[in-house]
Amino acid sequence: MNKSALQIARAAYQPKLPKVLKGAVKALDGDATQSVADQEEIKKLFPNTYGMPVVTFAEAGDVDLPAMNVGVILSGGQAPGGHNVISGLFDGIKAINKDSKLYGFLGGPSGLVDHKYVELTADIIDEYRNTGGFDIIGSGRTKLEKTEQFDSGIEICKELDIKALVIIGGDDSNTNACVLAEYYLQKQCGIQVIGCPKTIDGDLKNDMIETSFGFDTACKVYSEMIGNIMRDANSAKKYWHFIKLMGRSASHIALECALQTHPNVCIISEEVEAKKMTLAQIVNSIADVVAGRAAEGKNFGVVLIPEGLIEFIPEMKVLIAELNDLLSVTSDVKEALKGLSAASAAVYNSLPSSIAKQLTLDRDPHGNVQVSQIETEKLLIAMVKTRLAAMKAEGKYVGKFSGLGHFFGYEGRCAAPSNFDADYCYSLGVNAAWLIANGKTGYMSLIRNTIAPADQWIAGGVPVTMMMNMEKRSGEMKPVIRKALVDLNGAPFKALSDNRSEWAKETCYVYPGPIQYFGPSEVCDLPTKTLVLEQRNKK
Ligand code: FBP
Repeated sequence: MNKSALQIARAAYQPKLPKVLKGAVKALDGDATQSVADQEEIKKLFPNTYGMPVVTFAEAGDVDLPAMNVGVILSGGQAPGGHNVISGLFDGIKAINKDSKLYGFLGGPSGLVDHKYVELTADIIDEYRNTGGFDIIGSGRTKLEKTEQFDSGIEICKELDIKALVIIGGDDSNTNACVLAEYYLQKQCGIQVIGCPKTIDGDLKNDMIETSFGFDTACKVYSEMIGNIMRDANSAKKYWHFIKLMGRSASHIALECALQTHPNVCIISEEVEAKKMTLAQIVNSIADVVAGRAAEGKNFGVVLIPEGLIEFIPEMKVLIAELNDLLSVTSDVKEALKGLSAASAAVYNSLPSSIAKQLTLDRDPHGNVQVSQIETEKLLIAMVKTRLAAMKAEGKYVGKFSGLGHFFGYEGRCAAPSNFDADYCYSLGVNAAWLIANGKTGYMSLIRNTIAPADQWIAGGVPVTMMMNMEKRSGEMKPVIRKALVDLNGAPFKALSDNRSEWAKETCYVYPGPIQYFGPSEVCDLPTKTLVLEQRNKK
């Protein structure tokens, strides 16, 4: 493999671990738990894994444990740090017993079903330590939901003498990990299942999980790029940059990048929904900021747009929900469109044809509209331009508007993990090994107290059922881990709302620069502003 100078230096980085995970640990069980909502339904669906306690690890002294073979699966979109979860898991099971083996299932959950795997040896693992990407074994979005798939998993686990599976994924994949754990307990086949919280979107978090891995690095990469664009905007003084940021439904990435860079406008989808803002109102609010700056001779600026915005605009939300249901029973778009209500049909027909078409593209395997493929930034540029022309005609706008659209998403998903993600992910992996050794199943690997230095992090596990509620998916009510959207009463949103009128008017840009891997801790080990604001407020 050809390597850059940074890759070579970075390979030698030894991720920091919580003190407790530096040796053997034993599980201390807390009180019985219940799901965040819909307790009766979830209990009925998960009779074996419901109500289990939260687990905290404590030092165990010397222990003599048998070898254990483990299978690992990467599921869903890439997120920086996945390779470190795997290297932590590898080092963890080898520390437990040097004869343990790690198998990687190839191409995501389908590798388990189709029996495609590789044994991950020390040579392979060493090539991938502290690197971005999921290319060590590949990822995929196959949904594990059918008993035939689960049974096929049992076959290969028996063949390879696999004691446990570790599924590294987002809310949907971890939900499926729990369904699998429940099924394997019912079948008494002795295969444990552990999840790890992955997603750049930052929406897999709750009272227990402080952050999903990858969010830190992805936001830092996007913030660097936004800062560079801001400096260009402030130098050239002739463009308005509309930057759409990945993150699916949640606006955590847009919010974090706003806190890091201070844009002139940052739209938060959750606020749009709470205030029931129409598309026209969003456009008008941006146009007002453009006009306000133009009045002071500033015909430039930066607008951040969360990827999922379109789903939160009330009229669009109804339209998308109707399309989701209609397209779950037919793939014939023309046929599906006939089923729209009169109001949704009118909204659909009012959209530029390219955007309308993007709304009907294939859903992902979980039934979600693929928001990354909808060009909201272009839609907003076009509509703001039209609005400004009308304002000009009324004498309310004097200036020039030249909009440029960008979409940042894939640029950050495979970046080399920041120190935070490198340490957090490696810890999640080692921790998963100890959950397995302690006989746990249906748990997610849990590392807490993450704004403190790594040696003070708290390690343990949280039962997946504790994070579940019932939601409509592909037209049916299903148990799923509750997604965390931006909390409009939370400290990160408050930090934006307290400052945004100044950021709109003045030019307060901050230029974060590239992620630093070597150097002073106050530059290299900083967690996200979101994490600090949220956790500091909890204390
Ligand atoms: P996960 O939810 O699987 O972590 O994926 C995150 C994400 O990057 C979203 O931000 C984005 O909408 C989606 O994946 C894009 O999916 P794809 O990889 O299929 O293009």
